[in-house]
Amino acid sequence: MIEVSLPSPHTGAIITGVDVNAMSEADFEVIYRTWLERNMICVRGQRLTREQFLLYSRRFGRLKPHRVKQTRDPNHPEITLMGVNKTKADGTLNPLIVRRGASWHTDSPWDQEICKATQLYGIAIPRAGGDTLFTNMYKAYDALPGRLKDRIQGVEAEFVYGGLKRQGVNLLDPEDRDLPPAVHAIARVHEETGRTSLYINPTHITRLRSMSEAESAALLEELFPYMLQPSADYRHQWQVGDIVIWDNRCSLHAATGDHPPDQDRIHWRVTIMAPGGKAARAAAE
Ligand SMILES: O=C(O)CCC(=O)C(=O)O
Ligand SMILES: [Fe+2]
Repeated sequence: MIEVSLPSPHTGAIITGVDVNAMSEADFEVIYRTWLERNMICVRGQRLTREQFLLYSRRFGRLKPHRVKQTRDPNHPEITLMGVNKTKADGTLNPLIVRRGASWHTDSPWDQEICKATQLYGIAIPRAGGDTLFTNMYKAYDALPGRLKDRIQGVEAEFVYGGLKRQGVNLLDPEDRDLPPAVHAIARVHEETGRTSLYINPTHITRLRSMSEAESAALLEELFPYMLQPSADYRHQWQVGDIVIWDNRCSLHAATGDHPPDQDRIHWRVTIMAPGGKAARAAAE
């Protein structure tokens, strides 16, 4: 029987007693509802082929191949292979692979079409370290003083891959390195829950619009501490067979990046978009 346990007060849920390859609609309802309520869930103990992982992932929305082409699975472009090919041609470890995702961020805010969710399936998990941290951006918004809530109403931000530091930009093919920024409102009403969250992250944001560079930097400095206190709302310790999905519209995540780099840490990863998003409508026209 499906069971849900809550490892922290606001964020994250662990789901057991279900096989995602053969579950009832009612069980999927529990999974989907828990995910919307808790921002992140882990379904434990699964055994999936790549096709089964894709099939299950499509229940949440439309899959979009990641902008980083180098790490796509050649036979399934919607799957990104995380932690694979970590050794460079000269025999040294590639930190862009080993420490990918190791700073607080949402996924793909540099895409004008907001990314609904990311799902990871644990294939190889190191014996020590390598956790993933999550923080809840509804909670961050709720914690803002009224003065800051008023100040950010209607404010939009620009996001680029890698942010001002161009972090990890070498993972991109050259033609994808200098695309224009995406623009998103930073006080964001969630399409499905109707709740407002703070949609900013220190990794990808370059500036707030409609104000000077100095005003933008000062306001961001004021906002960042609300997102990251008291550090993480939930810390996920991986097991092989975990399927973890998080809601990118209302949470931040970070890999801890602290596992011994000679130990494998491998996940299959998909980017999930809202089913009827802009790109789907354009393609249908
Ligand atoms: O490997 C992790 O723990 C997180 C990686 C990440 O940020 C992502 O897949 O978007
Ligand atoms: Fe990420």
